[in-house]
Amino acid sequence: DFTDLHCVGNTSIVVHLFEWKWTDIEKECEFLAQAGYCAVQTSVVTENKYEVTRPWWERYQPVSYKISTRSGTEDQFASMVRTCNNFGVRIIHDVVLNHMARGDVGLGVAGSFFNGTGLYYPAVPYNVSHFHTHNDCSEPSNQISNTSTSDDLRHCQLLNLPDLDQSQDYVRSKIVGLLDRLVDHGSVGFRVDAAKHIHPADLKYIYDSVKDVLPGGRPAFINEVVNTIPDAISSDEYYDLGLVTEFRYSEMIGEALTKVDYSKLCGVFQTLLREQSALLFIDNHDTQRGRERPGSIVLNYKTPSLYKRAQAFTLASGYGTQRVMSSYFFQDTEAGPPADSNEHILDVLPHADGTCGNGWVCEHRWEAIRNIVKFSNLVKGSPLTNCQATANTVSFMRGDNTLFWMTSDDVTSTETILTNLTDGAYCDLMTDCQKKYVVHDSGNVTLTAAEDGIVVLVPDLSASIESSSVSTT
Ligand code: LAG
Ligand code: CA
Repeated sequence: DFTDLHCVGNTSIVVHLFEWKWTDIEKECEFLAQAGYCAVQTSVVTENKYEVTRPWWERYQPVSYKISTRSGTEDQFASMVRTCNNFGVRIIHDVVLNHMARGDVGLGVAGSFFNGTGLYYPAVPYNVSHFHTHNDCSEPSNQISNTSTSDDLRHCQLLNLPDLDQSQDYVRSKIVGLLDRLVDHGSVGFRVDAAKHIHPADLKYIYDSVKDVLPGGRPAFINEVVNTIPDAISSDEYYDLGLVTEFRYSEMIGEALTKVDYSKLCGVFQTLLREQSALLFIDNHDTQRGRERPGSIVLNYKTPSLYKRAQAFTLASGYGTQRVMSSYFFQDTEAGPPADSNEHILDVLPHADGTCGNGWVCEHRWEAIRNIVKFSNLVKGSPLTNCQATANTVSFMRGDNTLFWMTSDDVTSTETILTNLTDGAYCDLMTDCQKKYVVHDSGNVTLTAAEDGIVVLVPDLSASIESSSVSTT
């Protein structure tokens, strides 16, 4: 089982702290523990090619397996993982196992020499014999295309990047060595970049070979398999390999909320990857920059009112495993993280009001999102039932005595719905239970949208002893 994130307590949600420094993640873990996040997904940990303009994507071009990047040194890395584990927050890493850096002779950000044209990476070391050649790929261009066969999707080059041959024992041992080293530091899992472009059988061999993680048990793997454009590969080929990214969900939720077509929302889960495998997210570092299917609608922090609703619906539903994106502000889709004139990444500087300074967005700190994280943990394991929707409202229950309700209205609007809630006193978790509601006449309740259009009813503990337990059946 490669799906277990080894979450502590009732937590389950992953937050992607994209391009954060290790020192900032280390500082953030106390907050993350209090807020109830399970784990952090970090940016790529291995040394990458240096690009003069310092785009974020330079980190997807590995030069060596040294743990040394713009995010920090190996010592800072080790300290981060240790501290976060001590707070009960798990660390998983983005790892690039499909390819190495492209380009002529150059240096990586930790000073390692490489020759991308000659397929020579002496710091690993890899040489030309460890890569797929044009003989392994039937595309005339040696590049992956929309119509590639499944073998070509795995043997040809992705974006001109030198493609490693993971069927070789030597390549496997280098990759396992890297993952074992990260596990030794205390990491519990990995987001495997471009997993779709690596044979599942090769990944199986690699994953099976990685050592057990410190909390005990197997590491978690998030397999990145883009599934929005049908092609020769199906996501279920990765079901035995851990969690699998569900990119279609991002588009469906983006579309339903943007077009105010809430009537689709109750049926959405039946169309997704199976629950024990699905990794759900509103956006990721690619899609928030419009780098996925052309014409798709993916939400990001730039439309906060829609974004909060999308996040709320997703986290409240509890379907599969959920990951929250935490970004930096950008205009230019190539631009790397906020940095000073020496190209050092700026500190995150969290503020008390749920925002952050120095160009960081910190979606995971927004009050609405934090409240929904609390709700998610409170009802973890409780089934989603009684989903009802109109064109612009949706509601469902989690377990017997909690209710999620959402409206597209930004102005105060009310709706009376019939629920399966026991009559009695409830309060809205989105307002820290300041706002009270009464369920009466066998399950009727009149809901009034708060600022973000979201109401989360839980039993009002201050009102009655009988309703004081939240059922988790
Ligand atoms: C991924 N998942 O499978 C990452 O989520 C995605 O961000 C990565 O692309 C991709 N796979 C390869 O790891 C990113 C950028 C690309 C960039 C690439 C390598 O989206 O734009 O390619 O990282 O740095 C860049 C240029 C390409 C060029 C390539 C090689 O944009 O035009 O062919 O570098 O020089
Ligand atoms: Ca490949």
